Amino acid sequence: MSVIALLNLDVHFSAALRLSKGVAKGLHGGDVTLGEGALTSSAPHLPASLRRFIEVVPKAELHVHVEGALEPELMLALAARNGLPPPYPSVEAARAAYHFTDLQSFLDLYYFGCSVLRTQLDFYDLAMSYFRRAAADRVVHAEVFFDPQTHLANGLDWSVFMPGLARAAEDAAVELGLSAAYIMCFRKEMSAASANDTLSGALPWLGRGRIIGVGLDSSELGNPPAKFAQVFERAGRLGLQRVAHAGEEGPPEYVWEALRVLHVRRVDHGVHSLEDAALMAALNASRVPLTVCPLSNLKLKVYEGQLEKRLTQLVGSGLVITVNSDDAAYFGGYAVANYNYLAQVTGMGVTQVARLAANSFEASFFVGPGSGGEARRTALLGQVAALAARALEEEEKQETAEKRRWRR
Ligand code: ES4
Ligand code: ZN
Repeated sequence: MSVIALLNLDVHFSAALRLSKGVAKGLHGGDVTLGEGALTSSAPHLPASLRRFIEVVPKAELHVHVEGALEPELMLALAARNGLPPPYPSVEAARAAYHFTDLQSFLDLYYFGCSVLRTQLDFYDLAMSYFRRAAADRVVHAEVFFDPQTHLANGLDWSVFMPGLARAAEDAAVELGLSAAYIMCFRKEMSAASANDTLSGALPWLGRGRIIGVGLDSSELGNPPAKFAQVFERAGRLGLQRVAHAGEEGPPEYVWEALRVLHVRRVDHGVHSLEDAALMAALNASRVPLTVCPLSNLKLKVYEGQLEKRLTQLVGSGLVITVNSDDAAYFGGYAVANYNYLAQVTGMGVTQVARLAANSFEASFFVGPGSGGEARRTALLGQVAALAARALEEEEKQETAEKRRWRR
């Protein structure tokens, strides 16, 4: 069967997943169980050919908060540049503080870190450092979240953060071949009126700021999506794409609400959908993607003790699952590290990784200036299929060579 046929057949996909999991067990001796700290970006538990494929296959990043890409080195440098007291005594002290018990314990440090962002250049440097790091992981398209309310609350105006972010997206295309756009998130613990005011503030920037959509992020429990029904309806009328974080810590009901009340085109995280068979069936039928963030789920202790089983279920579910890095500077890795971790805990092989990379382009919006549109989507899907075919051929050659050696 051709790789393209494999990529299009989810029945085959699930069967192949089970198969390759068996192989992974045989190869590496037992289930791979990774706790926090056992992670390395070099992923020593993965076959070298799979590691190489993960590194070179083109990917889209659809769930990354630009503020969450603020590495401690840059955080301290920006504090110094802006004459602010350093938020941590050292880079090491910052990293040592990044131990979270749940979403809120992370958000507290994430918003604290944002306080060093003061100027247009700060936002440019932040976004550019993310794009450079992403491009090194062969991310070729990114639809990036940012939190306007956080920066407005810090006393900054749209004319500070938006030009910096927009210029970085333009430069990423030229310097790195990475197409990028922004999705502004409303903070769920803030009021619907504040979200509506924020959308009004964005109006002058919709045409020139590379903003393609709206999302919902921050504290989930107690803040169901329906709270934002009106502002999402308005965003829809403005022609903006709609997405929302739902089912990260919250129940499947919040995912239902995001679909039925907010009419989202993608669900961010959505891992708790697994607890509702009817919801899984609805997501499967509608092809609404879940942007899953494996290292985020690990570090924020979502599904603690069951995460590996849950991620394996998601990858084998037939849903449009994508792999994303969420807040890479806080959770220990960018795109490749997230694919590596997922491959280690699920035992998936080249065909499954190719399916996830293809999903990332299928789930991308590819709208707005510089996106490349449908032509870019088609071209990138073609590249994934061609690379997967070559990687599978290589694997087959190696297996044949190995068998010959055994026969001698
Ligand atoms: C976030 Cl991991 C996560 N969840 C919800 N909101 C967020 N904002 C930044 N990271
Ligand atoms: Zn997120």
